[in-house]
Amino acid sequence: MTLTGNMRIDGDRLWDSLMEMAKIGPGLRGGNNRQTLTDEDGEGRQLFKSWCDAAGLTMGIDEMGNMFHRREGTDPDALPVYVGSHLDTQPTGGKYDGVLGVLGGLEIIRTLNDLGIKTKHPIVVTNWTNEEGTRFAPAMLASGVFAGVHDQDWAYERKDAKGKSFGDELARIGWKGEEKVGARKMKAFFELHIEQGPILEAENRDIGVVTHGQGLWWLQVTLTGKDAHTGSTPMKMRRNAGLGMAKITQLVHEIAMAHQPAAVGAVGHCDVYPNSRNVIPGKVVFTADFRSPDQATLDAMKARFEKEARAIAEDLGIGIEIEEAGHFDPVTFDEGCVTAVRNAADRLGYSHRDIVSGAGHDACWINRVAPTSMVMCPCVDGLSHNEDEDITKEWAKAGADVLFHAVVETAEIVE
Ligand code: HGY
Ligand code: MN
Ligand code: MN
Repeated sequence: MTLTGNMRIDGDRLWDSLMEMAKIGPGLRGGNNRQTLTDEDGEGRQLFKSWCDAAGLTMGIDEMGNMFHRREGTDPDALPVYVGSHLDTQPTGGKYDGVLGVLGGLEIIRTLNDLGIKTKHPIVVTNWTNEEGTRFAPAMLASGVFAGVHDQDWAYERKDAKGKSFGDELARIGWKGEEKVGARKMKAFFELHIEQGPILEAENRDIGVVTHGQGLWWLQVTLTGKDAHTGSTPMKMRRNAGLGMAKITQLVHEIAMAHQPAAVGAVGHCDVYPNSRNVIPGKVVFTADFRSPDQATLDAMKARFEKEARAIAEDLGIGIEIEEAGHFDPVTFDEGCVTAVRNAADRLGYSHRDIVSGAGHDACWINRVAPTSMVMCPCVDGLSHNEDEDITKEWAKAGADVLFHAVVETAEIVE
């Protein structure tokens, strides 16, 4: 039996599952706040597991809480094809970032069961812990440990804003597994994700064939000045860490604008101490996020930032520390997997274009240990990491159809 264009997933069933999952960890404006290792994350994991159990899958969990749900192949020794993404969300996240990739993977299994199709290679649906990196930096933490990029003990010690550690919280929600992280070997890994950018919708394309991913630097800056009275302290006596943050935030923007069109930069996270209306901030902690698909540009932005941020701090008479809080180089995905995605879109009659991922994904790390590529679908106005994130049911279905064909073709239909 070979894959034909009429073999497609059930778009209504996928959409219903997305809406069901979206009820867990609701946001304030229709999106989600299901941050990693919270009770809501635990609830979402439980719902996903119940669906996988009902689809006849067997679950394994590793010591970083990564969830692996396996459908047997006819050759139990054949390397499995993995497919998945993440269930954790931003604090003001949307319903589809990450979730579409996990539930799109489950929909492949449900469809194979409906069609009675067997594959030579097993297929494993995956939920990677802490992709977002919003509660515990850096992003893609657990897939990074799996790929051998991060040390597991270091990952366990990552702290959230309340001083709670990743390892303690993983144990607390009861999702710390026994498997050694990274022991699993893959034939290939595929990830379906919303674009989180405006290109596919603007060009009226159904599918993004992801050939590359941008590289990223997260540079966490700590400025130390002196708390003092905002009223009675003469301007020339001030050591204003808040002013330093404002100037360095402007610097981040100027550096990114100097490298257009292939660079972005912003400060999204900032903590001001003591954060009182009539106290000059004595300390601020904030993170600069730089990205580019070009390695030289990425490195040049980092170098200029470190030089000029220090000059700003010196000029204001405040202390500065810069910590590398997250990093990955630009990614080139596997040609064979990219071709499988492109062929799938053609076979199914979906319009498509090659695209570079602006956001980071677990696939960016897994690409280091297995042939990997991604499928993207459009999102409304390119908006993501916002509760108004939105997609159409048709876009979700097209993306999952292409994912289905790419995964099943790679897993080799037997009958
Ligand atoms: O930051 C990112 O690109 C991803 O959303 N974690
Ligand atoms: Mn994501
Ligand atoms: Mn995200």
